[in-house]
Amino acid sequence: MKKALITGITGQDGSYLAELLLAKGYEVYGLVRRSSSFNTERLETIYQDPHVTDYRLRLVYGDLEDGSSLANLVKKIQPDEIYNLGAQSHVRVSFDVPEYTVSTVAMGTLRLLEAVRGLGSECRFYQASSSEMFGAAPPPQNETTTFQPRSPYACAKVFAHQICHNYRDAYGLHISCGILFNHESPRRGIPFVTRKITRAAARIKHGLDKKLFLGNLDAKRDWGFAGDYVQAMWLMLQQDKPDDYVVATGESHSVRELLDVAFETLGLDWKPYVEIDQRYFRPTEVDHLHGDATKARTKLGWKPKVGFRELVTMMVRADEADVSAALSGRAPQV
Ligand code: NAP
Ligand code: F7E
Repeated sequence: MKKALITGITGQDGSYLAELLLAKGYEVYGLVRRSSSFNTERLETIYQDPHVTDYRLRLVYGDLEDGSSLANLVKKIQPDEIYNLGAQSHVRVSFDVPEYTVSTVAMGTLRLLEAVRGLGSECRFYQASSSEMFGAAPPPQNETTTFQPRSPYACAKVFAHQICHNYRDAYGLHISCGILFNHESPRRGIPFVTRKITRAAARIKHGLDKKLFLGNLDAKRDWGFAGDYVQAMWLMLQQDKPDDYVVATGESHSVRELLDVAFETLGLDWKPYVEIDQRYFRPTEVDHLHGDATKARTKLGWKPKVGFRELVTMMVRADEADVSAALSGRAPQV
């Protein structure tokens, strides 16, 4: 049985990846950081009681801020594959907490690589790189596009990406970097624009909210479905040679178009409800991300299954089900 260690298992991608690996028969170790409230909500459907004999989802305490916890876990688990998904991943927030963001994203990756170095190329490593690294570079962006990062988060991801290359070359490690464009789902964190919009549309429809405050409606993103994107992560680690891959749909849409589809799904016009609030603008914005995933398609055989409209509709429907459940006193969907 293969063993995988996932940092960031409690996040959106971590939960989908854990489901995928469990379905493939892996034993999955998930790094969970200590929090004063439960942060394992996204894992509820796959959680296993550690007292049963054959449980394969093992949650372990650790933190990307704490190199000793990473070293101890890697030594104890001896994973075949590591997926480094843990991060302070909100771009706007990275301007408010730049040091912490750089510490988890950049230094956290370095700490984990140091822990892994002793295992050699037997242990395969996935790094969650990001299309934010392209920043101001004109679209379409692919693996050869020069990075022009526009936030502390993006600068930290560039460092993490490049230190992964250095460790790959210097120590012969099997490290692959997935440069993933925005990917979303009903499990997306509420402060990201897709979920903020789909949730607000559902709440407005049911009379729970009256207004939705947003920032730059002209920004364009290449939005895909997280469930499709974790497949690409796994495929990267099944290749003989480590490499970098852009993962994207190849279509981009503005925040305005996202509003159109989300509100239309519920038979609403968004214009009377949306107000612009300067607090949601970034000091430096990334205007247009549009990925070219030709390499992932040809070398990994990967392609997205869920398109933009289907994704937004799926998210609105899930948020509407949550609102309806809350209003009727039933437990919400995970
Ligand atoms: P997410 O939902 O924000 O999840 C982030 C995860 O990192 C959570 O499990 C979080 O734990 C954990 N984490 C935060 N600080 C940590 C620390 N100090 N030590 C250990 N774990 C820590 O992010 P996501 O959307 O799943 O994204 C996964 C990864 O892909 C991230 O590295 C992100 O930067 C990158 N990425 C995301 C996208 C995207 O569009 N989603 C695109 C490109 C790259 P808590 O639950 O306790 O907060
Ligand atoms: O913003 C604009 C905002 O926060 C998308 C992370 O997963 O993807 C994500 O980063 C766009 C930006 O995602 C609001 O200015 C307008 O142009 O949903 P977002 P992001 O910044 O693209 C990348 C690939 C990652 O790696 C990151 O980890 O939407 N926007 N009004 C707004 N954004 C937010 N959050 N809130 C607003 O009110």
